[in-house]
Amino acid sequence: MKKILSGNEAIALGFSDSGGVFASGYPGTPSTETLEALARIGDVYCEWATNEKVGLESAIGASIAGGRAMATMKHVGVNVAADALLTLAYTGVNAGLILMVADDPGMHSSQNEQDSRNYAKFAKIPMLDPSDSREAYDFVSAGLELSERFDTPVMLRTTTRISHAKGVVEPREKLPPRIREWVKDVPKYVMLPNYGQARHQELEKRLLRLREFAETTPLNREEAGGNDLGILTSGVSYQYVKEAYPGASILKLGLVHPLPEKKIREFAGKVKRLMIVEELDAIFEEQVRAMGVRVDIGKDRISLCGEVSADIVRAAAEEADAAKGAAPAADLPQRPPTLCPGCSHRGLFSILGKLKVFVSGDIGCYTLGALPPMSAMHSCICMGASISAAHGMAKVNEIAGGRGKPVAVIGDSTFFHSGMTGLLSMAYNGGSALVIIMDNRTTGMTGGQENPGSGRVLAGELSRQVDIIALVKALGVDHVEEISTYDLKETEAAIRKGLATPGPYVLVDKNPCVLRYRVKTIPVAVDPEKCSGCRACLKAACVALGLVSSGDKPKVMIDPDICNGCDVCSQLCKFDAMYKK
Ligand SMILES: Cc1ncc(C[n+]2csc(CCOP(=O)(O)OP(=O)(O)O)c2C)c(N)n1
Repeated sequence: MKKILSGNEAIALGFSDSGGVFASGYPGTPSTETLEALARIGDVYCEWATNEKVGLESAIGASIAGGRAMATMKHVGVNVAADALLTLAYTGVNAGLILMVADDPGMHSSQNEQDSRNYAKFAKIPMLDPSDSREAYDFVSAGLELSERFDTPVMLRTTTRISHAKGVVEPREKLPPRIREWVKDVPKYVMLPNYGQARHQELEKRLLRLREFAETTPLNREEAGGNDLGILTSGVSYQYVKEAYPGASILKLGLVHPLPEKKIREFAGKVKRLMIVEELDAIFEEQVRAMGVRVDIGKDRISLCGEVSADIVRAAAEEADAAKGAAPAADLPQRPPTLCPGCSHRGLFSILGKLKVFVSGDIGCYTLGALPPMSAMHSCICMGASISAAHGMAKVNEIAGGRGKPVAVIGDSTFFHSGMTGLLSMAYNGGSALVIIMDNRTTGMTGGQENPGSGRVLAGELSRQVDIIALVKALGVDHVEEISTYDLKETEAAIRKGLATPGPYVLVDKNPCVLRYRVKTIPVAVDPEKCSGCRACLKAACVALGLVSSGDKPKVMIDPDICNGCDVCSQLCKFDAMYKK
């Protein structure tokens, strides 16, 4: 029976229907729903790993043991997993293994917009790039077969529009879980230099065989049209091309690495102008030019940044200027993200802003503390970087002298992902920073997934809940204290003490995420008689707060339907104008 599924749901169903046995991954927009959907389907073992490297390594183990396996992550997750990936390309697999990676052109919810196709080229492994949910479903089984046939991991790449848009999928007959024999094969799986050298030779030979395969596979197809314009494309860009030029000749690649050189030459030979439409990097274009094939329209007309659209394709072909940048849709108001009403991160940033300390931030909801009016985070690079960067800052400050202690702010999921090793390194190397762990018992930013601190696994069953305070102590930190950032006075005192004490100092806030755990308390109200209109409370940056005109100075009002009663704004009020009904 036909189903309407998002690309991520289609991949989950595709894995379940293709004899999938084990899946692991780490949340990250736009990939997250894949494992969540697989958990809902319920017939394949799947789990959240603590980070992408752990997820991929566990999938490698599952494949070696003979179970068809999948690892899921967002594009930046591949950086974390890359150490495993690049050598996995040498060892190859036993049962089929797919690395599903979701790119985010346009950075809807990411810190960069790197193009994962580079990784397929870098690791010298095949990559599939579906154009809709139907292909997302079909490419899972195609990928697993390719993986087993060529003894290679296969990357399945989506982008935000493919992962999140819904389309029709026609499920095939479901295969039972496929478990192959578990064999010991030292030269294949132990990458000591001499075995690795032989496997590298094998990898190069495999890539040549894959190049031959690329020429004939139906994953790459030509759609004949007029011979004036021929367009080489893949993934979501294919949809924009079809919309802009339904009658053009198209070479649509499903297998985007390695490229079918003969097919591309033949195609280019048939059309007057060859256009390449690809989002982000000039991966196809550089390779096609290196083949000595003329490219008439490519990255000279289509930006290396952001998403493509039908308008951009049209403008590029017509050589109009509009193609140069992926302009945001006109007339839409900007809606910057903001902390939820009642979020425990709000109180913390009110105090950090007041104390004017340098805050080395990390990736999570708390990154929003960098935005005005709080503006209380001063660096944020990648997941886990807050503590290690603060350590480097502290060492320089020690040498420079006369500077304060830096503060690192990190969430629970990010601490487990890659913050713990930074803290261990800081404690080991005699570092001196104040580290604040915002343990809201969930992976909030990506929609509230479980993690080792939440006490439940992906499928919802109870699990062992890690004790962060005991963990911090075990990493070598003597000073660790629990605080509640809803209490501004207590938080300020604890931060001041942590800043004044030499050595690593850790504060842990354990207030749960109000959205995930549906926390709602009595809303705060404003006494208009007492409100002076000074706006000190607006520093809390809460969407429940607004202004009402009153005489010559507007006064503050609180929307009781939105207010969560956290009381942070009332603690910022110097006129005692806020109260709970
Ligand atoms: C390497 C990498 N993997 C995944 C993500 C996606 N991501 C952004 S924030 C976040 C989790 C944040 O959770 P936590 O640290 O607990 O903070 P919270 O959002 O709950 O405050 C994740 C997984 C990412 N940005 N980078």
